[in-house]
Amino acid sequence: GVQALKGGASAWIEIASGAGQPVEEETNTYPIASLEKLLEFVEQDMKLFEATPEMIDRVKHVVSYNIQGGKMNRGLAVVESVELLMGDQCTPEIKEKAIILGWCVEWLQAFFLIADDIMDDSPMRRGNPSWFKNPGIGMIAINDSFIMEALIYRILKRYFRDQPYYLDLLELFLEVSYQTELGQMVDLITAPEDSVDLSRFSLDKHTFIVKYKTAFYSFYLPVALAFHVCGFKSTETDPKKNVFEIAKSILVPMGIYFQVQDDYIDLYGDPSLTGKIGTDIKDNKCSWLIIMALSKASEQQRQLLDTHYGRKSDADEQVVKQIYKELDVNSIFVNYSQKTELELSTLIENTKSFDPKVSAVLNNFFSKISNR
Ligand code: DMA
Ligand code: MG
Ligand code: MG
Ligand code: MG
Repeated sequence: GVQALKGGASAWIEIASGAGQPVEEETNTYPIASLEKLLEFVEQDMKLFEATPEMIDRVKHVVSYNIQGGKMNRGLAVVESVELLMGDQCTPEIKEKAIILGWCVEWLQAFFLIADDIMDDSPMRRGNPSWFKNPGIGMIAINDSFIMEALIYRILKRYFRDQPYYLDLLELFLEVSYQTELGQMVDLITAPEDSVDLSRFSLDKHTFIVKYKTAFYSFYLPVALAFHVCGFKSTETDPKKNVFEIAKSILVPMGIYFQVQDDYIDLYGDPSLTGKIGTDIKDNKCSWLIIMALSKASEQQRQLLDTHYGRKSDADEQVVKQIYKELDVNSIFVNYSQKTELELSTLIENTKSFDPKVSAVLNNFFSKISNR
């Protein structure tokens, strides 16, 4: 079946299974091949591996629980980018390919989030209990996350094996996964549970962490996938002419900005909107907020931060929050945000002379995260 998407993410998931009719909608509408088609493939594919109904049901449950309820910015970016790049030239077959790759990005995101919530001990995700917090799930969630990852490569093999860019797709997914895991590693080893040492934190360290754990898979990956679907070649050796490198040079800073927003939202976001409860202070994380606080703290405030940051109690967290308030970390964020939005807009504007369509792709992605 084909499904219409009216801007919002949830519609992407609501599946008119078997209807098979493209639904006409007003502008900003995307016919989306249903997730059910991919789940149907997964089921058939699992049977080749002697899967029992119990195993198949389990996997379907893992997928639907963990892939739904997000904004789908990453997956949608693949589809929208292909549309912007190809315009009238976009065939239903190409669009179908973009949709499947969009789902693969969401699949990768689910893989990382299941593991991230275990490692961060986060209670909530997208308004529901984090997967591992569900009764009877617990540490089995680790293997569930591996399964999510493995399914990406099953889907790629099924739908892209005969494409000239198949190897590019594999290398891309593998490379951004590696980058994300490197970022997660530094995120986690910089935040040991049992020893708080704020002198370990620095803006450079923070930039490394967020660049690697977030920017490549969330921003570069969707656009690079769209480029491959559109037949762009990544072999150009001059980085000033290589569209992948040009896009990366803007999407990585965009991803860094996005993760600074995420650090801000961790503390100041409304859980009823973000669907998650922040854990960064209690988790001793090298968050952008603590970096800013440390840069302005008096000796006395620094001592209080040393004593209360990265401790498990609400009272400790409250002391840290109070110091952030005294230091007006909020305004530092607002200033940073305005400045960064301007810088990113300028960078994007400058790509117009290279290729206005590429510029439109970058603008489209930027509009999803601007002032969120
Ligand atoms: C998330 O960083 C990074 C990955 C790779 C999932 P995070 O722990 O700050 O994310 P969240 O705030 O969503 O838990
Ligand atoms: Mg987390
Ligand atoms: Mg994390
Ligand atoms: Mg976070």
